[in-house]
Amino acid sequence: MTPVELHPGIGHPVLRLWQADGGPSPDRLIWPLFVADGRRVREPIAAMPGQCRWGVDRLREVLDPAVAAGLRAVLLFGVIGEGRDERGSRADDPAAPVPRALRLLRTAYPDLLLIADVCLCAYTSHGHCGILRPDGSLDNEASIARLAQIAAAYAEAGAHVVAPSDMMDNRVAAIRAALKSVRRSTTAILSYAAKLASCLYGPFREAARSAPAFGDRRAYQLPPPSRRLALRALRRDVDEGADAVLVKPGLPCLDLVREARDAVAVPVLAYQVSGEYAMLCHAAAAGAVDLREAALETLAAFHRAGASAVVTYFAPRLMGWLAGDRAEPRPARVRRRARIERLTARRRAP
Ligand code: PB1
Repeated sequence: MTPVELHPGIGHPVLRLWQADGGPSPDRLIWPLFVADGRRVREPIAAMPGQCRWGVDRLREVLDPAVAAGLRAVLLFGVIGEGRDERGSRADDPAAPVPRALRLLRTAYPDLLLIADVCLCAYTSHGHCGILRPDGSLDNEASIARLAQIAAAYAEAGAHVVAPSDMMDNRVAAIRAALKSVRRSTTAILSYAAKLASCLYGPFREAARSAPAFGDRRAYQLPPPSRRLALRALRRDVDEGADAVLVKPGLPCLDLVREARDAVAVPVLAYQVSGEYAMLCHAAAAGAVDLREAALETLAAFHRAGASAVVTYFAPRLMGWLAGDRAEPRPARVRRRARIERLTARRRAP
């Protein structure tokens, strides 16, 4: 049993807030950001309307208004142009996007919670989340040693939280030990503990250029029907020293959010993944739903299930919507339906 340390989980005001119950609030939103190689990069992501890959030198352009509106936390994902190899060497290259972004944002926004995703898939030539043996199978021990190195490098670059999304066995204990070895034991670990294999990660893989070159991730992401396996993973990661845990995908796993909430004594976060985000965006564009209402409704569902905070690509827009701003102009079809519903309700009123 790993010695239990509480300080990492309360080392930042946002982390302390996560320890308490709460509903939809700007304080409990985490915005995933794609940070890319290159200068003056702003690349819209076709599969994720409204989201972009950002160069480090343009992060202030996108974060100044969001932080001014109340954004409290970001989750950084690196996107590299070249330099992929078998070990994901560029992940912790000091000149790589995430270490550079951490150094910049730690100074630019002293109160913003900086969460760095820790994984290899965006940096390996094979696109898997770990290191492979020559026969193509996963080498778990080599993988967790490499992931621990990356997590320690991100902590040294300024991450308040490291978030291993790889799903290797016992990487949390390895990361906890690595953080101690570089005297960063107050860096928190947000483990993607209950992460199911899902068809809903496709837009992310396009954004991060992180699709596996062969096969899939079912050998290390949890099988969707595995409720009890997810609970075993949650309990194991907390025992190994996770300060908070993530459940993903989000809406398809509300049951797991609730079970996780009842099973472990650390904050449970929900991740509204890229496919969920894209579905709502495209449904709204087709006039099937009102985007603001759908985003607010799903956010409320995550909190009702027991999430202390929510990772969502809607974060910057939810800042305004939670403050009462109306969404972008609604498609005519949605406006027409709302008008009919109002007229019908009026006629039926006693
Ligand atoms: O928004 C998303 O779809 C999240 C995808 C997620 C990021 N943590 C992973 C899913 C995947 O590509 O298998 C990336 C894994 N490191």
